[in-house]
Amino acid sequence: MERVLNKFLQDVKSGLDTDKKMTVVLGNEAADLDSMASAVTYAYFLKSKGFAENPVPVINIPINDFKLRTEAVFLFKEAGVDPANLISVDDIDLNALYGKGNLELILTDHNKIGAHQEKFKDAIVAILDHHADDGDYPPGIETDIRPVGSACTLVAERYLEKGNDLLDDSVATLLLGTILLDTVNLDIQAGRVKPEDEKAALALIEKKGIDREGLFEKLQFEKFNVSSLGSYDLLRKDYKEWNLGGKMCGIGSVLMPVNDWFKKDPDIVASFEKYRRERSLDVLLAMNAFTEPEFTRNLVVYVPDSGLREKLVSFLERSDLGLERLDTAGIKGAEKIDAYNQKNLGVSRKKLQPLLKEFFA
Ligand SMILES: [Mn+2]
Repeated sequence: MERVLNKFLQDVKSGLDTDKKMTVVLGNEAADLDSMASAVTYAYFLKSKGFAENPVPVINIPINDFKLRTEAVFLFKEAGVDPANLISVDDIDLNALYGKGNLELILTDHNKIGAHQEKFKDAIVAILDHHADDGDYPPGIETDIRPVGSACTLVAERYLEKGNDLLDDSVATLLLGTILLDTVNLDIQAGRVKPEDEKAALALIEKKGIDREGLFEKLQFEKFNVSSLGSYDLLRKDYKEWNLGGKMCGIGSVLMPVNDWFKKDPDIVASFEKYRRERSLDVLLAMNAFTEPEFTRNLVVYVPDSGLREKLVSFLERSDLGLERLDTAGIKGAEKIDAYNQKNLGVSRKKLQPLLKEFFA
């Protein structure tokens, strides 16, 4: 079935031209589902209602990273949008647009422009956001910054007020799915939902007859479903790095048991090495966590320098992490990698980082 939203994106993508004035609708640099869905649906609203001539929704990450947001992959597919039609920062030359005086920016899901895009700050013409107001944007621009649960609620309000005719299954699915995920299915206990979110979500459900529970459950499942990702993508999906006393140290958070991971990918060391090189790291760790049958943590330590590895491993083994060595037999290059069950469940990445800092000091 041809969806109008899909067609809109296709037309925008094929019409990108830095010699034309473009209104870039930009989500934040974390590019979570809310950022992507609000940018896409708001740009479509602006175009259809004639509020902007050339609105361009831009996903604020390289398109290669889109697949890491598994809940977004699911929801855009559910909404009938082909990911190939999405426009990312790779597809549009913001520098050229800005240089030619052809860039207008509308921010969604953030109100302080990202550090890498700071130079475009004076091109901001409007903001639609639900984060705390930083006030760090040109004076006098049009803003709607309210502490609701989801930026998509602010977009949905506009459709419900002025664009009911545009609310087809694609648009409604993107908006509703995002609001539900951001507010934990409108759950008061979770502390994220505001009356505006509930009002917008219930109106969408009533109009489109969408199965709320089904949609929420699928989204929640897909958010943590990493089965489509290879080792390299698993490492970078939720990743942080630090310079600790001159050594670069990175930790990926991976939501699956190490034993399953090793079984799935006996060539896992190659992926650790590829990512380590790409990030110029001395140390690359994976902290694995999973909840079935019970909450468990595993730790993988990858350090190609054998002298450094020996020292780090013995430091970690003597620490209060409660490490029990796991079998790495069958893994290619097993001598370069150490894997553990971490019995101290209280040590998250946030707490491991200062421990590593102490080691490198
Ligand atoms: Mn948001």
